[in-house]
Amino acid sequence: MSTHLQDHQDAALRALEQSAGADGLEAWRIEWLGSKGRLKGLMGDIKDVAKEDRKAFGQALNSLKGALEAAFEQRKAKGETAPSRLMDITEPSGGERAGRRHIITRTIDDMLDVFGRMGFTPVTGPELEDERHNFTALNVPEAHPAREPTDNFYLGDGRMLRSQTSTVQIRVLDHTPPPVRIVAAGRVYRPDTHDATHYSMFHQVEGLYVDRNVTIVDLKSTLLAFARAYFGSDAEVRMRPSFFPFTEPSAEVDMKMKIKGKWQWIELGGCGMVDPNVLQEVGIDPEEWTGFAFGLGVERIAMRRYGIGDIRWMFENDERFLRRF
Ligand code: FA5
Repeated sequence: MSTHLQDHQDAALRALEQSAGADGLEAWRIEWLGSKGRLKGLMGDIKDVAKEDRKAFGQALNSLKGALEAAFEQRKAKGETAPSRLMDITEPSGGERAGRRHIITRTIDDMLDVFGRMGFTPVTGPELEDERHNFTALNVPEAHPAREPTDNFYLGDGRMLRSQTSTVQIRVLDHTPPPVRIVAAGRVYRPDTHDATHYSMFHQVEGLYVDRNVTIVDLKSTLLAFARAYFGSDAEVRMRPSFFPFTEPSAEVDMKMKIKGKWQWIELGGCGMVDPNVLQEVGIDPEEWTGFAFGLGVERIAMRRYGIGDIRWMFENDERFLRRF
């Protein structure tokens, strides 16, 4: 293309880039591609071109036309309301909005803070696990229904996404001689159908205390102290008999709290005394040491504390929801 036509193309594309809104785009089209537009004018110039150069000039004009039409279509496809690159610097700004922690992060931080004040050291464990840490060392038999492929995310190579933070009990006890007092927060994964209270990825806070003479009274008073520190001094805790392969006895933890002015019992997690088989598996003598463990659902706790009606809202990243907190 001659430099002369190239200059026209550059000018046209610059003008297109700066055109604002649907009106600006249409004005550009009329100016450059319209029946009386600049491209038509350039086509008229062909009569002034030497005979032997006319063919090349015609081809160059065609390629200019093609380039301008393609740029126009592309810009139109982006939406006529696409903001112009030109901005009005005299417009008042919307003000700066500071970022903040997600409500789940905040809940975990607050929970770790309360347990930290009770002497629990925060630790972490991997989300990608093996069956020993997720099941076997936790005394879950080979044929236990909790191991079903329909209830877990197996990778097919012996690894899996952990289904509970109880894996961290084994990670710690494998390498740390008692006394041990840890708390572990993190994501867990289960192929549960999403509804108002279930999600396939959620968070748990796991607690573990192994020492001499630890009893179920220590477990209950720890959970009660947590409930009162986190939900308020009139919160109450109740333990309902249940079953987990890694604790004996086992219980579901309910907390009594005021919701919309009414007292209600809400299930928050599981707990129990560490099963002697688990201690033996990690080389700790169950005759000398005893312990308790608990696992609490973070989303359920956040929902209760902040009056969130649906767990899914916490994962949708809708700014209107996030800004509520
Ligand atoms: C457990 O995961 C045990 N590991 C807890 C435990 C730890 C027991 C230590 C004994 C000793 P469970 O499957 O009940 O237990 O889950 C614990 C909590 O996680 C539930 O009470 C609930 O608050 C939360 N939870 C379970 N499934 C979901 C889900 N799909 N979505 C959101 N929260 C869930």
